[in-house]
Amino acid sequence: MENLLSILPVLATDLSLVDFTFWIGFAAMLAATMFFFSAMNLVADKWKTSMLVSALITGIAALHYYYMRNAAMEGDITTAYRYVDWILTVPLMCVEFYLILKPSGATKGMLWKLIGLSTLMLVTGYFGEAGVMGLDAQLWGLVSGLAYFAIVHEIYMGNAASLAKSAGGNVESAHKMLCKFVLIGWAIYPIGYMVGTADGMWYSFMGGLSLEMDLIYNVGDAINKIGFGLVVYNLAVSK
Ligand SMILES: *C/C=C(C)/C=C/C=C(C)/C=C/C1=C(C)CCCC1(C)C
Repeated sequence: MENLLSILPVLATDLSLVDFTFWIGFAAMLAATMFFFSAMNLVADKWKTSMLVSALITGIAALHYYYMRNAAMEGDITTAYRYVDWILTVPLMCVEFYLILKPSGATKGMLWKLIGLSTLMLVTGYFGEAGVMGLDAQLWGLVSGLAYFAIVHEIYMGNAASLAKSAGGNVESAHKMLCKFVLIGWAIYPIGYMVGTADGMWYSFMGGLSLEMDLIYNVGDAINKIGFGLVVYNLAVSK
């Protein structure tokens, strides 16, 4: 029985729940990457690039999860890996919006606007977590949050929304689904941030709940990165 348990790292006492989510996050991202890559052969030509981008998003995440898992198990900080991952994958998620709306007239301008806002959101978030310039995490978090709202505004009410409307059909419903991921799925991250950079104020705001930041980020990544890819896959195989 002892031996049996020791091959199940989850049950071994030195592997925390957070370590476990890094481990399973790595496996899930890797599996999703293989799935999205192989789906490239199943879909019509016009969707191949979108599927490739889906595979790149989970592939880049898999690589970073591999390193983050090791770092977490050594008791090291994962912040830098985390943000390098996001600074590559979040702009690729903007590319997904652009690619599905391109046939109905999406411009590079729209793409760069989304990429610019997400870069601002992530750089300021990193500054907050790294304690840059002695400014409060709350202040950096606020700037980051404003950039996040500007992204939500653009996809729900801006140019992207009207293009999706004019495309209609499956493209419009895929766009709406991606929007929901951004509005609800991405909202997981500021919660993780508040928990991670918590002082007394945020702890009481969270009702004294002390969840770990990495755990929340890992759940967010699995939902959003794999979810985005599945929405695109669904669109690509639909008639
Ligand atoms: C695959 C990774 C994704 C989709 C990461 C998304 C990250 C965010 C939406 C982060 C947002 C943040 C705020 C809105 C405020 C606090 C700082 C951040 C960077 C955690």
